[in-house]
Amino acid sequence: MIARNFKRYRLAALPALAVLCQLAFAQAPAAHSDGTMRDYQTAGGSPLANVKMHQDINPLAPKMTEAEFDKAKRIFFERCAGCHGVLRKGATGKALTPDITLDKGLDYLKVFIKYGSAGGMPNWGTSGVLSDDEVDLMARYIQQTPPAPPEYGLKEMEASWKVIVPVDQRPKKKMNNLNLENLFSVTLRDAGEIALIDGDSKKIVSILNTGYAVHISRMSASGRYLFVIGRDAKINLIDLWMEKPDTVAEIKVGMEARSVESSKAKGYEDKYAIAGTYWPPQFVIMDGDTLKPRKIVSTRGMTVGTQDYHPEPRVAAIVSSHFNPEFFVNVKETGMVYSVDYRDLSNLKIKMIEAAPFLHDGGFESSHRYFMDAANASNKIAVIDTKDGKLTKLVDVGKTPHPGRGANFIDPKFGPVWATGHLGDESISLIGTDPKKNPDNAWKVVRTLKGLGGGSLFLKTHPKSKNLWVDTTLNPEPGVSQSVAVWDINNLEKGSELIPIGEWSGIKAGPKRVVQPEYNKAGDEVWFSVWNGKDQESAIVVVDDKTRKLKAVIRDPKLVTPTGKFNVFNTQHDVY
Ligand code: DHE
Repeated sequence: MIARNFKRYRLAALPALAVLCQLAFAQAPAAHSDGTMRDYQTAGGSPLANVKMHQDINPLAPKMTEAEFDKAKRIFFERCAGCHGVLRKGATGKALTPDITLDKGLDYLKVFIKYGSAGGMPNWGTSGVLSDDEVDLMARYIQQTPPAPPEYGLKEMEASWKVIVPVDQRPKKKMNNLNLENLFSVTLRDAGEIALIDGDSKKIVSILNTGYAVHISRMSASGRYLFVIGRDAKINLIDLWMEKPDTVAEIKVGMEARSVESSKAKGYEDKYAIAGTYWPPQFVIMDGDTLKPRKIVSTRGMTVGTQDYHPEPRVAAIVSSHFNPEFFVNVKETGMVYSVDYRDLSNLKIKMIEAAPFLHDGGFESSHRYFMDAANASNKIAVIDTKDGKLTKLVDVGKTPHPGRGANFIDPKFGPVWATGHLGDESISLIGTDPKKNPDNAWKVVRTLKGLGGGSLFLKTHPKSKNLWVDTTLNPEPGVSQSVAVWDINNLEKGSELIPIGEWSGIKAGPKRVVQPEYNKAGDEVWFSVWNGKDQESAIVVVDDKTRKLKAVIRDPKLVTPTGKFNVFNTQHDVY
C-alpha cells in the first residue's frame, strides 16, 4: 500500500543522476509498522548467529553484520553523503540521524529509498541502482549511529603526495604541437578518467587516470597546468607542455571533494592551488607546480543568521580573484564565503562574508569583479564583490538555482546580465550586472525565461555568440532531458528552440541525458555530453553555434560517461 502510494511520487528512472538528490524525505507517508521493526530486531534463530555482528551503541538499531555495515557504509558515502552529509546531519537532503530514522521505521525507510519522492529523493530501487536487498540494507544502516569518518590532516596528505616529474625535469617550453588553447578536458565520470580532446580535430589526444568519480577540471593562470579533482579528493596536476600531456604530481587532500582552483592574481600566476573538501570540512592551499600541501583551514563553525554550530560545513565552489591575491571559498552549510588572502600563508588573513546557506556553485559576471554565487536551497544568488570583499546583494531567484558558472551576455533591453537555470523549476533568471551604466537593473532579476522544465544543471553562452544554451539533464521526461533549449539573446521574447542533441548523437539505447554546454575557444561551436550509463555508449555532440546545426559527433568506446567539459582557454580566463 505504502509502496503504491509512493509510485505516483517517484522520479523517472535516472540512475546516474541520482547523486544529485536535493531534498530527501520531503513527502512523508503516515504509516509504518512498529511491529516489523520489532520483529526484525528480536528475530530468533537467525542465520546470522555465528556471524560477527556490528555493535551499535543504540540497542534499538536493527541488527547488521559487520560485513553488511561495511557495505552499507560504502554505498552511503558513494551515493547518499553528497546530499545528507557525511555525519547524516542533513545538508541539501534531510537529516538521517537515528533519533529520526528509528522513529520512521524500516518499512517507511525502505519505501522511500526504493521509490524516491517528489521532493527530489532519487528512486534508488526502481531505477535499478540498488537491489531490494540493498534497499533493505540501507534502511537498516541509516538507523545505526553514524560512523564518523577519520580526520585527514597534513600527515595523511603528505603520505599521499607524489611528485612524479620534479619541476626541474619538466619541459622549459611547450613540447607538443597541440593547440592547447582549444584543448578540452572531459570528465569521464564513472571511469575515473579524463579525456583530453583536441578541439580542432575532435580527436582524443589521451586518456588519463584520475580520482574516483572525477568531478571538475580547472586551469592555472598561465594555461600550462590542468588540475583535476575526483570525489575521492584526489588531485591530478597535468602538465600540458609535455610532449604527451601527463600527470606530474598528485595528492589526496581528504576523503570527499568537489572543488579545485589556482591562483590568478598578478604576481601569483600558477603559484598556488587550493582544494576544498566535503570531508573533512576544510580547504588546503598547495604549491601550484607540485601540490605540496602548505596550509589547511577547517570550515567548521557557526551558520549565518542563526549562529548555530555546524560540524560539517562542506566546501563547494572556489573561485580565484582576478583583482586581489585571494580565493573565494564557498562554505556550504554555514552560508559563508571566505575570502582567503594567500599573500602570507603563515599569517593567513580570512574574511568571512555572510551570504546564505547552502552555497554550491557559481561564477563571475563579465567584468570578473562580482562572484555570482548560488545558495541553492535558499533559492538565492549571493552577489559577492571580490574587489572589496563583501556581500553586495542577495537576489531571490527560482527554485534551487544551479548555474554551473552561469552565462554572461548583453540583454538588448536591460544591458549586461548573468543567467542561472534551476533544478527545481523551469525558469531561467537573468540578473542585471552593471551597477555603473545600468544601476537600476543591477542585482535584480530583470527577466525570467521559461525553459523546457525543471532539472536544469548548466547553461552557457560566449562573448562571440548570439545564443544562450540551457540543458535540462535531470528532467524526468526523456524528450526533455535528451534535448536542450536555445534562445536568440537578441530576441529573447521569441522563446526557445528545442534541439534534440540525444537523437543527433546517433546512439539508440540508454537514457542519453544531455549535460553541460561548453564552447570552443573561438566561440563558434558548442559541445554537449550525451551521458549514458557506464556500460552503454555515450558521446559528445558538437553543434555549429551560428546555424544551430550538427557539426560533429565524437563517439569512442573510451568515452565512458562523459559529463563536464572544460575548454582550456575559456576555463583559464573565466569566459562563459
Ligand atoms: Fe557537480 C561543479 C558539487 C553532482 C557535474 N559540482 C560542481 C561544483 C560543486 C559540485 C560544489 C562547483 C565546483 C567549483 O566550481 O569549484 N555535484 C556536486 C555535488 O555535491 C553533487 C550535487 C552530488 C555529488 O554527489 O557529487 C554533484 N555534478 C554532479 C553530477 O552528478 C554531475 C552532473 C555529473 C558528474 O560529472 O558527476 C556533476 N559539477 C558537474 C560539473 C561541474 C560541477 C560538470 C562544473 C561545471 C562548470 O561548468 O564549471
